[in-house]
Amino acid sequence: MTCLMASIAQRERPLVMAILNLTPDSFSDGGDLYRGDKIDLDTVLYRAQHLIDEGADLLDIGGESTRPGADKVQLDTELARVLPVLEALQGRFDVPLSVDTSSPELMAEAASRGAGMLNDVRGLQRAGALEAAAASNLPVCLMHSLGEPQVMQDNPQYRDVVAEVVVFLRERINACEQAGIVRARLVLDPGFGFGKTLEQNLSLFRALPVLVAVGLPVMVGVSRKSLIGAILNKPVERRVFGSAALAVLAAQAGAAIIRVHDVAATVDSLKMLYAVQS
Ligand code: 8Y4
Repeated sequence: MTCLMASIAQRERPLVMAILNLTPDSFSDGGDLYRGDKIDLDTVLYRAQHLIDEGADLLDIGGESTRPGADKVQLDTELARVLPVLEALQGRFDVPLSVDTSSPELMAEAASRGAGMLNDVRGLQRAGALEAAAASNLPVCLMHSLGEPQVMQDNPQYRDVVAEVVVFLRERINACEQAGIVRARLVLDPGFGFGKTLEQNLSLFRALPVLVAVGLPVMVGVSRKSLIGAILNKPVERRVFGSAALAVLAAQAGAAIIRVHDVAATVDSLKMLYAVQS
């Protein structure tokens, strides 16, 4: 969708992407949209309206839990979680709807139902994903991950984490261009927490300007993640302030999109940053 890429280009502050987690995984940020074992669409609509009222610029809808150690989700389960929600939200709200998926089947279905962006934590590496994303004509976020969620936190090792993430993303940009996805449709994401130790996450965060210098918009997703928990020694529900602090730092480093759970806290923090900067 050119309009999303245009609002990224014209931004005076990063866009705030609100997470709408459709997995029943109740440990962190999922499960609360369910009534029993079914997603409750009225609850989803209410939550979406609330996130937008708080200032969300786009919503990220996902049906696969990519938490470390999470079980694999079958395609039919993922489709059944995401598509009814996309249909319910589409047309009711004027913010772009990003779909968090690595499945080419869901990419195609989502594109035909009005999705505004594809967000793939596997950087379009699954068979058929490049082709599906190309055919969708949608903006795509390419994220770095070291291995599958089931095993990614089992002793991740890099010679130089920043260099390796940049090389990976450049390689995926090339693969996209070969597949007919122009650079103007791409967003890059270093994938905080996806196969990275605390030290590796901090090195990557410090190096955000290096990633920004690649020349494509950069997305940052650190909201409530374990790097914050490790520094603050706090459980997920008490990581709001730490998340807001990192959102400000990411914005200062030139991030274009910040993916968050806590929209109000993020928007206020970013407004303060921009008041000081302008
Ligand atoms: C508490 C709550 C602790 C959630 C951890 C988590 C990213 C992403 C995810 C990201 C992009 C998550 C889908 C992991 N993270 N997409 N998705 N960038 N582009 N964990 O960093 O939020 S899911």
